[in-house]
Amino acid sequence: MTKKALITGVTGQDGSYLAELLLDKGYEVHGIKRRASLFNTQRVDHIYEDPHLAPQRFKLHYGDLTDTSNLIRILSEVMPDEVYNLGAQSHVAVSFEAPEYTADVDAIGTLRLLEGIRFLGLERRTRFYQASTSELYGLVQESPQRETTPFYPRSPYAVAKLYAYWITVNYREAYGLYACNGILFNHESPRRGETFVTRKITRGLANIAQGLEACLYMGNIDALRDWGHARDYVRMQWMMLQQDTAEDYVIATGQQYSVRQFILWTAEELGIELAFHGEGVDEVATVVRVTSDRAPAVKPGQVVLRIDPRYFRPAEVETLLGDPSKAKLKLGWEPLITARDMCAEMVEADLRVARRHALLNQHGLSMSVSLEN
Ligand code: NDP
Ligand code: GDR
Repeated sequence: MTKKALITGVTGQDGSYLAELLLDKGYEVHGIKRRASLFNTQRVDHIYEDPHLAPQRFKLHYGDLTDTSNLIRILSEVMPDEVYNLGAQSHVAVSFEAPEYTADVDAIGTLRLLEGIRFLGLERRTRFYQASTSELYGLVQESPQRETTPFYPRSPYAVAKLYAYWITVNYREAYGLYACNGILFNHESPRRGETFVTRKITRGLANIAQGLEACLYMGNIDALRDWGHARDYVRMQWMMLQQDTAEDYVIATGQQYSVRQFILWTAEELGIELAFHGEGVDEVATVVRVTSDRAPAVKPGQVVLRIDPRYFRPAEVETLLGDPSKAKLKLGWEPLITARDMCAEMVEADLRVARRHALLNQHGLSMSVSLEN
């Protein structure tokens, strides 16, 4: 029998990699996408199948985690073997601007799905994955962070995800649902949203290298993160649902770097040697020398990065470092891609796009490059 999976957040970074993985494994994959005024399926367009040409193994349904009746209808139509709840307002800084919406989607949205599964009597059939997060550790109480480390959330996003974490545990204990939390540390890729810090850096510096932008404005560049590759992490999301018993797992690399280090790696990939000067909000990064033809628009002495307090958060998570021992020991999971290699892959992808824009500009066919990030 073909297994059926339902993915919320299928149009996002993880959703797109997970859909590819499940299709490779022979699943029928159903995804929930939101109605938007512009196309929002770029990350999954390459796996879309035209229903007019062949039976589809990848199907999209309009829906929203704030809409209970819609979720119940989709669950009852699909009758999934596995539900992956990846949908979320996933931006920590934005959650301070839109806390109530974030709670509705990230916390109550999770409850709506779990309750839908129970309401339809699917507790014995449907396995449930919840996209939990290292942001739960927030103001860290122990380092590295493992499954037993106490939580201390530091943003409306993290507090909403705390509810989602516990309601998932609760449905497992109360109703015997096979439900797991993957406590995932930051993971990135060329498909990462443009306003998360790694992508903002690779895209921003690639644009500067090609003369499309002048300067990158950043927040707290001394924040420390444990960065992995999304492709490695979605493999673990699937593995968690294939075990005899449902458990929660930390997924991380066990290596930690600063945002500043990620900036230097990106510059290195572009053949730009950078030096930081000044302190606090007055700190800047200037170009020392350019060592490749990948950055034709950049000149020695040019200031390419400044600090803008607009990007500071009302409460910051300064440091995160995960201990993935349980995942390694019990499931044999190991991340395959290092943060440094991932950075190179992201720069390559962003540079390709930037070069295309620069070429079009040279021929008077300019396209807008959004600078708002
Ligand atoms: P993205 O922001 O790339 O994707 C989020 C997805 O959720 C998008 O498909 C988005 O749709 C969808 N979505 C947003 N709001 C709603 C809503 N109201 N109803 C239905 N769908 C909605 O996130 P990632 O792929 O990076 O992350 C996946 C999940 O994992 C998220 O829950 C995130 O919080 C969590 N997580 C992520 C980590 C990371 O480092 N990437 C680490 C730990 C946890 P649209 O495309 O229309 O915006
Ligand atoms: P995070 O990721 O908040 O950890 O949440 P993000 O990439 O947004 O920030 C990481 C760190 O970088 C600092 N920072 C900046 N961040 C952004 N976005 N923009 C900037 O200009 C900037 N300058 C410095 C931040 O302050 C922070 O310390 C991500 C999301 O994917 C969540 O959904 C997920 O749960 C967690 O990772 C694990």
